[in-house]
Amino acid sequence: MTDTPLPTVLVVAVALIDVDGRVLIAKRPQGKSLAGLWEFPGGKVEPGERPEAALIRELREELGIEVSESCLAPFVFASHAYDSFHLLMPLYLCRRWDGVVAAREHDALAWVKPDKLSAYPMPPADEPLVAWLRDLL
Ligand code: 523
Repeated sequence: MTDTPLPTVLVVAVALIDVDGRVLIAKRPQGKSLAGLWEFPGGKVEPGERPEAALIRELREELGIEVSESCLAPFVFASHAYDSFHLLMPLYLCRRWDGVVAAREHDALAWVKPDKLSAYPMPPADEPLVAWLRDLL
């Protein structure tokens, strides 16, 4: 018997970094997959959409902020095999945006120093990003 390969789903995420060097994480809402876990904000890239455009759209929808593409620095790729799909997720760094972040689709937001991020339970795809961020920032 051969295993059917999992479909790959491209998701983009961002580490928003404030002037104090804290990183924004967002609590996934009840009723969605991975509810209650703290993620780097982002979402699925639509067919035909560029990843950066998808991230700008998601940040507008989820957090109510405007980010310009020139402020998005690609960082690392996260990858994780969830039960029904393989997630491929570039993480971008962003230090400048317009507007004030608000939890429009999440249950809560938190600005956290990189060395304290490991106290927050995260989706498995996000967990390895914490060590990378801690070393970088
Ligand atoms: N992740 C993830 N980490 C992370 C994000 C933004 C997303 O592991 N930082 C996962 C969670 C979902 C999938 O990527 O399985 C798509 O995320 P999202 O937020 O676009 O999807 P949902 O929750 O709107 O859609 P469903 O999971 O399909 O309900």
